[in-house]
Amino acid sequence: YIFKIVKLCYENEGFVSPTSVLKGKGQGEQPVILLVGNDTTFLMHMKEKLGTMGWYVIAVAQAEKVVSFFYDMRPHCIVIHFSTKEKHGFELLEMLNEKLKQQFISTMIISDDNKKETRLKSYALGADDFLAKPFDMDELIVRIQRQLERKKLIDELLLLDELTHVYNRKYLKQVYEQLQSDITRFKESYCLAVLDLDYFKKVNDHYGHLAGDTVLKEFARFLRQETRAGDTVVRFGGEEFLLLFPKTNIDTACLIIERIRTKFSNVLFQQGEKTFSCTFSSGIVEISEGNRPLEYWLQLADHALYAAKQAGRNRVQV
Ligand code: GH3
Ligand code: MG
Ligand code: MG
Ligand code: MG
Repeated sequence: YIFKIVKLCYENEGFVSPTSVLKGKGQGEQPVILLVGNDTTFLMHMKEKLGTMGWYVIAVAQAEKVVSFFYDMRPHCIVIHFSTKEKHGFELLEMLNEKLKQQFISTMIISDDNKKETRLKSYALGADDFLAKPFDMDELIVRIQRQLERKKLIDELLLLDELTHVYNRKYLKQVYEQLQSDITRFKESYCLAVLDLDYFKKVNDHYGHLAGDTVLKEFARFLRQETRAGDTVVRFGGEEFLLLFPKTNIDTACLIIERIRTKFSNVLFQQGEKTFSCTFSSGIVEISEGNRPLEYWLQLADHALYAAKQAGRNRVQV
């Protein structure tokens, strides 16, 4: 690959790493657009124009960096520009196709030529839209807007929990299916943690269900904030959440959850004059083999959670 990384994540004066970008900008409501291409001048031009839409735009000119940016930034839309003399655009589409389909991330191809075979190949490889140069920047924006609306709708309909806006169990099932082959092929271990709020019934009873809902929303937000972009946060149901840590062993997972547990127990919620805090218990399991169904690991994690509850709550159990 001949691509070089352009000055991408510069914000104001300072460099912002992908992770810190996610912790601040680009997370939550703001759509994240990933621009990929080998013409850095053109990329920067697009980045500037798209940036005026209030989107968080990342431009990557180094082909081998695209995948990690993709995982770290969780883009809502990917715009790939390449000249058809080079194969990179098609290769990239092919490489990402499965992941993109799974997460309903739209891809838009910007091509130097408008040949029928280029258009058809782009669509065949999973592109959602195609624009040939020269094109009107306003048209690009409108088309991206349309893709973003579509993704938002699909996310809301299918994979996100309505109350907390973290993923739902349906999403977890999908992710796990993809993961299983990774675990077998690359012998990587993943960790799964179940987090269950302690005595949550009492929160509802004392402060009302609206306050309970607020705690759930805040807890979900807190979990997103305290985990890395590649980690998955799922509301499994009620006051129970799941965290999935890729490429993480059980010792590291324990440290992470323990840190989150301590920090969360110090968060204060306010309801009128009254303030209260909330804790959770957690059961953690290391997913060490890919040939077991998700339910198997969930059950193990649940056993650990039960032990944590039995031992007095507000603790982590392996
Ligand atoms: P434990 O420490 O054993 O987990 O006790 P708990 O009270 O948290 O557990 P229990 O399973 O008895 O109660 C869970 C409560 O969570 C009951 C239910 O009303 C509440 N809950 C579930 N979903 C929601 C929700 O969406 N909003 C609100 N406000 N409460 C919810
Ligand atoms: Mg319970
Ligand atoms: Mg509970
Ligand atoms: Mg529960």
